[in-house]
Amino acid sequence: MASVTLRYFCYGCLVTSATWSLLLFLYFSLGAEPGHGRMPLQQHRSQPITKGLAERRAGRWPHPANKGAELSPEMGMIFNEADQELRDTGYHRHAFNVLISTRLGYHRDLPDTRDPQCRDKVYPLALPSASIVICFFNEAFSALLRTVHSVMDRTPAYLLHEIILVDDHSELEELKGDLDRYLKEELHDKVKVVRNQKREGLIRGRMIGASHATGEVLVFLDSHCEVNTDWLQPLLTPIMKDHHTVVCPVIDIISADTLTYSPSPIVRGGFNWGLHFKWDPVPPAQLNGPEGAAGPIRSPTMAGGLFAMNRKYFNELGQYDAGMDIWGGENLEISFRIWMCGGQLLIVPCSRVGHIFRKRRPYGSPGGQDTMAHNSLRLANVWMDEYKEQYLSLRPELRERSFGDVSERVALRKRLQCHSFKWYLDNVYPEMQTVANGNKQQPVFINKGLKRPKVLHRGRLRNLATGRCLVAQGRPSQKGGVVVLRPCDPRDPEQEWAYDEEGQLVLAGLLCLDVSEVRTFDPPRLMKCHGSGGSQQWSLGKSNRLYQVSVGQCLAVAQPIGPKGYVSMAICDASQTQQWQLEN
Ligand code: UD2
Ligand code: MN
Repeated sequence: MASVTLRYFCYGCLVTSATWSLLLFLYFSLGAEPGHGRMPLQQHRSQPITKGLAERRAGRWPHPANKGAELSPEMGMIFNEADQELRDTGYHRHAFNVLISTRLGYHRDLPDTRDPQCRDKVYPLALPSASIVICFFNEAFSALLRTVHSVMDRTPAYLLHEIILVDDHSELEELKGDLDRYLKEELHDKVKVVRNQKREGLIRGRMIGASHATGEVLVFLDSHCEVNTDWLQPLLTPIMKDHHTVVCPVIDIISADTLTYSPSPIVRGGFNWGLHFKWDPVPPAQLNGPEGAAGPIRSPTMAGGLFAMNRKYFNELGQYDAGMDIWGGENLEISFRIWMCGGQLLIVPCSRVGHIFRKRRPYGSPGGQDTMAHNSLRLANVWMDEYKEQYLSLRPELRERSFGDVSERVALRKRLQCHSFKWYLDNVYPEMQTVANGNKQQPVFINKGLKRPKVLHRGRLRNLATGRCLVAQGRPSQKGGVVVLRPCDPRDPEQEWAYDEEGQLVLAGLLCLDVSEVRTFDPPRLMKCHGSGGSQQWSLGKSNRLYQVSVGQCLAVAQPIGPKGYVSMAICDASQTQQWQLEN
């Protein structure tokens, strides 16, 4: 697990195929109950409301594969210009595959990724009610609606007090009129929208959402999540027992390229002195409790987006720092505050919520500032005592940077009589201090393969139209090099491809065949294998086509076929120019 990694908390996160297959195996062999716990379908299954909407959003799908929990790899296949446009603008605006998201629609079954022990757990009936708060800025309509419907489909009605959507001054038209119409005509009164008059950012956005909430417990979600089977009861139970307990679900991974839902390993939250969140392995002692892998885990920090907290306690504890802007840092701030001021933060493995992990943030801040640095400076100055030096010594350029007035937050800390940051480190996150000068503990990268994937086939890749083989134009070790067709030579090791269970095509044991997610008209190139699917995931089916799952196209000989042997991505068809044989 330690070999797996993830940069900014989960950019490009994947789980190893081994874990995935094991969980899928468990899922299918033990029998999942996807519809369990749903509210009456009539009330909540919704059709797009107008024909125009239906055509734009649903296309000719749902795909027949959208039954059961597993997606067909061809879910993102491009058939025409409209598909191409939806996919490309989707990546540009949202940094995930909006074509697939649209085709999935607003409801889908998910694999039950919980530890089998979780299925037998019994939760108290009289749990506190929940207000779900979801802030969004320019979210993809389908992802937002799938978030909302997943909550409605998988939450017992008596626990769902309301869903509050906070529109953070989005610019996209569909998030205004269409969303209002959809809410009015298709959704229950329990779903409300609050619209910010200007862009506030997710931190003040959540405070605004919380101020409208009237349920006993606040549950925050990002606007591109899908909650899984019986997700809410395990979050509410520990809060009911002790209202100073704040809880997070395990954040499962929804691939930004394929929208596949896969389980995350059980990890806990940490951070480094650059004040970046990271995932850490759970200390084995914590997994040895009576409930084993299904028991709650104490977590030094939270990832930020998905957690539940008693509403009164949220207010008592000082909500968030309203001087923080747009994105970043608030997750560490609230984590430190919870622990230092008498609460505790737990991750509850029996609650699973999927989140689309993107490789980049598709939006900036209105003034173009680095809000993460601004927010981190504020939290370091309020909460970290002498340890703020650790941060500043890594970011000396921030020493002179102003971060606004923090006097109210300092007063809050005093009023709540919070412990020192040293107390927090000693008692909650001793791992941070095990090595002088910082935490050398290897982070866990939840979205990357944990082991080397198994090779399924090896050989030369022969194109049937030309009889030629796919090779590197230059050296096969050259990163960024393109591939071309040359006469096949069975003795040449530089013509050997390995096709593995992750769908990677590795040339000469060196580099992976990769496509650009944003410039789909670029030819594929050889890149370092990243082990997180998407741009390096190919499916080689019975049709002999090499289908690229995130681009939705097939590898073809470039037209017109010329002596240089160029290849390109093209809309899939049955012609020989798109047929490949992996032969020894
Ligand atoms: C992670 C958290 C996110 C937040 C962030 C640090 C998870 C799964 N996600 O980043 O919740 O804690 O770290 O700040 O733990 N949004 C607005 N207004 C804005 C910008 C964003 O409403 O100005 C919304 C956005 O539409 C989304 C949510 O805030 O629903 C979080 O933004 P993100 O998904 O870009 O953040 P993420 O998941 O990269
Ligand atoms: Mn997010």
